[in-house]
Amino acid sequence: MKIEKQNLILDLHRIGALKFGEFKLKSGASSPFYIDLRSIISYPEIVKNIVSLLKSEISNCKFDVITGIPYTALPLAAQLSLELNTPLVYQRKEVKAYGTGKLIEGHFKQGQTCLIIDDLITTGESKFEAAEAMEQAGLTVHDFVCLIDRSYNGSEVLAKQGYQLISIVTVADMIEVLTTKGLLDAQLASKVSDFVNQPVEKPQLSLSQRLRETKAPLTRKLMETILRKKSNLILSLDVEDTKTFFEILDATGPEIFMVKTHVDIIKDFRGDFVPRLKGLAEKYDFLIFEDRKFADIGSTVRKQFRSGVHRIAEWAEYVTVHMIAGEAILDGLFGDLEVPRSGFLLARMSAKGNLISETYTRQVIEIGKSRKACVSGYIGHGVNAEDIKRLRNKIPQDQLLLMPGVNLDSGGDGLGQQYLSVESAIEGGADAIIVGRGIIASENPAIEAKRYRDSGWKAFKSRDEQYAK
Ligand code: 5BU
Repeated sequence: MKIEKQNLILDLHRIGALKFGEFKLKSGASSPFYIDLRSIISYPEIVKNIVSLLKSEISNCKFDVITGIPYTALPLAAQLSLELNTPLVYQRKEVKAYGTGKLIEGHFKQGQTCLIIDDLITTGESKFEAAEAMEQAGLTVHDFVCLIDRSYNGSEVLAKQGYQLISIVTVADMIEVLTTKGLLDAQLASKVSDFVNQPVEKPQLSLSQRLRETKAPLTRKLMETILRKKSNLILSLDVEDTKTFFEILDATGPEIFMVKTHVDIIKDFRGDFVPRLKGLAEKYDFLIFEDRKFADIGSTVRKQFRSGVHRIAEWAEYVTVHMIAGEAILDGLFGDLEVPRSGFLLARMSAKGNLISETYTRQVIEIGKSRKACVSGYIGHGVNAEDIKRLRNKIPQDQLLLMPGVNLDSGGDGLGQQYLSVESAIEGGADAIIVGRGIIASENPAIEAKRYRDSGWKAFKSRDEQYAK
């Protein structure tokens, strides 16, 4: 190891940026070490060493501008920019409500390449958020440089999405230098090494194992119905008249564990719609899910949910909710209700060009995690199984991931819908597939529903068997 790297490790240890012992992480897990590089800016000699290390490590990278992820890496990127005479840009933490409202500050040309500097890599998630912001502004990202790699497989995770990770020092380097100098004892060193060599992904559990850990009654009900019915197929019954609606539902009822409605599409909705729907739900043992996508302030959604022509709260146990208006929407919808109801939050959408960002997705899941009593899970999508896995890893095991935009035969609908295969959806970690036109636009919905149910269940069973091991 280069002497400059050894010095960096010793310096970081000296100023208390690397600590060993027992620390509680944001996730609740406990860690035998803690790294906090925020104070390095107060040590110009250390910064100089870092900048010279960064300079030599990136000698093979090609880029037109540099950025650092705020806050810690931004001053480092600024120093490097001066050193290399390369322009600096940076991402605002919040978009200004006045002025230009720009997300990226600095001048650059569309299509230019941006090198991203960060202090640490743990899971890689914040790197994706940074890359996405740069890419949305028209920059291209190939390379990330991190001062310390404390991840299990960060470079692999980034490589799967086409990014290269260069790290200056790893946890193994730190252990080597500090134990050699007598600054870390062997027992603690092996604890630290075991800790980083554990996959960040929580051990995946089968659905029956997850059911045991799930407390929220309506989430349990979903899991129990899937297991009892041996189906993870949700039929999206987007038809416009009641006759067709009930004909298809009667024919496909045996194959599905839940029906998803857009009740406002139905032209001839009358008082007998709800009793008929509930009757079939009971006959075939499926649940009812209204895809209303509530998105307004709490007081308005409360009325939309409980009142109006459709009185959704009376018959739909599950509904979809956008979080754009903030967490209070959940109180508006589910507070003071006489009957238990639960929501699925929109974490990602399948529509091409939709405006949901990685940051938004993370924030939605953070809210949903803290409201498990009324949030059974999320609606998500992804470009492939790997991408869905990244999403699934953010979702707790006692909540579900439902996936629309699934089709066995088509890639899209010409109106922006982007379809995934059943296998990719399930392999990535979707717990249920939502299928509409793949079934309802076919000549024989009953046969198609069986085909989707069988392929969904086969993929689900083989994933569950793997997880249960
Ligand atoms: P399709 O006919 O299988 O394309 O229908 C998909 C259904 O799922 C349809 O009711 C959409 O409103 C719904 N949907 C979706 O397709 N993509 C999304 O991201 C979300 C919902 Br959220």
